[in-house]
Amino acid sequence: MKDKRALIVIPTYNERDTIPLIIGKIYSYDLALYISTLHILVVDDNSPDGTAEVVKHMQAGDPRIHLLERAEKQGLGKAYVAGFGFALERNYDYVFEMDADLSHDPVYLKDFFEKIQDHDLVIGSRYVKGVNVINWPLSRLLISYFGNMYARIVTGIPVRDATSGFKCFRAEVLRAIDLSRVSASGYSFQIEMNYRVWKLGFKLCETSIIFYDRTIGSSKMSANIVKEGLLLVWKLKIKHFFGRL
Ligand SMILES: Nc1nc2c(ncn2[C@@H]2O[C@H](COP(=O)(O)OP(=O)(O)OP(=O)(O)O)[C@@H](O)[C@H]2O)c(=O)[nH]1
Ligand SMILES: [Mg+2]
Repeated sequence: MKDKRALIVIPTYNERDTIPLIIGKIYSYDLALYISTLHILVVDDNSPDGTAEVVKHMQAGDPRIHLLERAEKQGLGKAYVAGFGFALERNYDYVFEMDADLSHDPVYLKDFFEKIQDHDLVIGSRYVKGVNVINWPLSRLLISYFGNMYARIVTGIPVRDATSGFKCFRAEVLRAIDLSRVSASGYSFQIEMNYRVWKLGFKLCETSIIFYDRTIGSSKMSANIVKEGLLLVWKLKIKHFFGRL
């Protein structure tokens, strides 16, 4: 497994203060037991705060960092689909999703690598051992917790944290999905990807993580993102029923 190459895709919108911190944290772990190469791809949607400039600065002399610049803010889902395309073109073996805001602790990367050995998708889950969320307002936690319960009941997907954005795919899984059909853009992008992976018969599992609310920068969560999720699970179910997923 040592000859494997991994890419961590980090979408960013106004994360100039957090992006150097998360990259530094990722570098602080020795993962040579699992992979020969660990690269980072930042997918920035033309952040007005100059996130891309900060990344370009970090890129100087560091070939592990890649940057995909997009013209405008198009949501998390579109940014990830572009990042996955980058990963597949360059033949990485493992493709991670991770937020820039330090909510996802790279200390767990080794757990993902352990579990991806015999699974196709590993999801970092806040809800496998009770509720592992630090510093979220109760209202935010309730939306996430019950949103997940709703998604699980409607779709039947066997995952406790279907909206988590900390995950690791085997590249074969991303190749098997028609990424041009992935429609969701907010949190529900995560549900949609999990649903498609599960329906294709791949093996999913969860690994327990502690999730920390961001302390720097601002959240992009909105009422529209919640609404998109409420409708999406039904859309997915209906599309699947008619064989048009
Ligand atoms: N490229 C790109 N990145 C985005 C977009 N929206 C959010 N992101 C990034 O996606 C990651 C998750 O977004 P957050 O702002 O933390 O939103 P969230 O995690 O949904 O909300 P919180 O849980 O409140 O932090 C962060 O790294 C964001 O910068 C977008 O439209 N385009
Ligand atoms: Mg966040």
